[in-house]
Amino acid sequence: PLDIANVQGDILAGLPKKVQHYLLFQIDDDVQAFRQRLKLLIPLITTTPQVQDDRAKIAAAKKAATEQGKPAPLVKLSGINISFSHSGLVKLGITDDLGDAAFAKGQFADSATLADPGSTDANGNFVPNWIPAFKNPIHGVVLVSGDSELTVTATQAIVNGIFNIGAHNATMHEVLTIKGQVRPKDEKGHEHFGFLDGISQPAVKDFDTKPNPGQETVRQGVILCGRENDIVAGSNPPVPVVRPAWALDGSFLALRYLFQLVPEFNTFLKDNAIKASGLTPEQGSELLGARLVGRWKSGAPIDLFPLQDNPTAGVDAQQNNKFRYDFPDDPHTQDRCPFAAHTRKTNPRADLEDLGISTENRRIIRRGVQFGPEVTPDEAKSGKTKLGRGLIFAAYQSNIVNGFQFIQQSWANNTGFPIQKNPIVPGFDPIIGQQSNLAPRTLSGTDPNNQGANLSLPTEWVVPKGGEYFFAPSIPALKSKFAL
Ligand code: N7H
Repeated sequence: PLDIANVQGDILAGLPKKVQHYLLFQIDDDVQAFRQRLKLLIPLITTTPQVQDDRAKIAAAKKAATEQGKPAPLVKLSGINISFSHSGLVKLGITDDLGDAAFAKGQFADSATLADPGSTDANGNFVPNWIPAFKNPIHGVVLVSGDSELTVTATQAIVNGIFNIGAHNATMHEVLTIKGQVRPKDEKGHEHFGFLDGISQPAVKDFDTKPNPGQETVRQGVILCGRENDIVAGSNPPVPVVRPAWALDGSFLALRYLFQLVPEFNTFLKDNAIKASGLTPEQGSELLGARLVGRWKSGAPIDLFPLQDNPTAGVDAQQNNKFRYDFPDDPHTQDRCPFAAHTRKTNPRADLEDLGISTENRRIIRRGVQFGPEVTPDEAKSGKTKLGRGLIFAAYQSNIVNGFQFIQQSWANNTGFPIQKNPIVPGFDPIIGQQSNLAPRTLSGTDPNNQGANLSLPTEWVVPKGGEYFFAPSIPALKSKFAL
């Protein structure tokens, strides 16, 4: 059986965070020195039971404060996790085949498959429009999380000290540190377009033992390598993946540095507000936004609340996941939720399950965080983004080809998905669906009164500027295979 103390804390439990730094690093040439230093880091790595304790502390402090009529206090805590890319493993001389083609290729080479915007260079190679830091090898990432910038900076200083970063005897150096933080006040938990995020996650069997209504349970091998139902991509009947023994209880991390054009998104919603009797222009914009995402900004799913928001249900875990896009009329019409809405594209529920196609091995656990400042009055007024902001997308799965890569390539970017909706062509996922050449995108079904109509979208609102695939080893693997 699974010993959760072996699993790095971010995977199954999620490092608690107001602030999170992703230190992207390269290992320096004295690999043995790096390995020795890594040994000192291992006791500081936050494991799953430690995250559970931290979460219990936060909950207890909140409860005590509520009883005294006080606002929830800030509980000081921090967390550390570490993951390695394929080029990082090569640098360390670890040559075992981990059994994931996307990981082995690396995300830079995979960017054409993902249809990241880019162009072909003189040698005929595809080059995505990424920032330079991600065009060079990144060997790994250290995640540092905590309750505040101060705690995270202090914790990062400890990490820097362990690896002698910046000193003459450095064992690694920073390629880039991406700094994320949860948005302020009422926007806490909401991503930059304004929608509540982190609602729908798969429950993991024998770990999340009390799933919420509508929350599907996946076998452990969908998230953790080497566990039940960790299967070869596309195998049917399912074939277990052959991986080195040390891969057990590790997980692959797909990291994406995604910028969001928020003023442009808002202008589009304003200019294309859904017109229906009884709707003000503002309500028409809100409704359009909800139909692009699949949820209202409050989190309330439009499959349950198609025409009017329900903020209470939005934050209520007993209600906000209890839907399958299977209302009697819904599998073949999109009056409640467009087929191509972001949440429906990325987890189609009954659209596939009712065809006898399981989605279990397509599920991922999302642990991202926002980065960048709030929209300034000047940006809001001009409708133009001037400051960089967006989502550090981070998702765990036992198999990137089955999980993140498949969702992006075969669902979000595939205009014919969900399948069997003839004569309707669903179109692009309006949030993340993309094409390398930035050709025009459309989706259908945004107008509840005219489902067959297509809506033309701006070429992109979410702009990928980098990313990499990593492997988050188990604690025993870090000790036996990585450290010295
Ligand atoms: Fe998405 N958004 O604000 O529009 N996402 N996402 N995502 N996403 C979800 O249900 C968003 C991205 C998934 O189980 C919600 O938890 C933005 C990528 C999946 O019903 C919102 C970006 C991929 C789900 C957003 C972005 C996914 C999901 C609703 C980029 C994978 C769960 C909250 C900047 C390739 C679906 C919730 C389910 C939900 C947004 C990226 C996947 C609001 C802005 C790259 C699987």
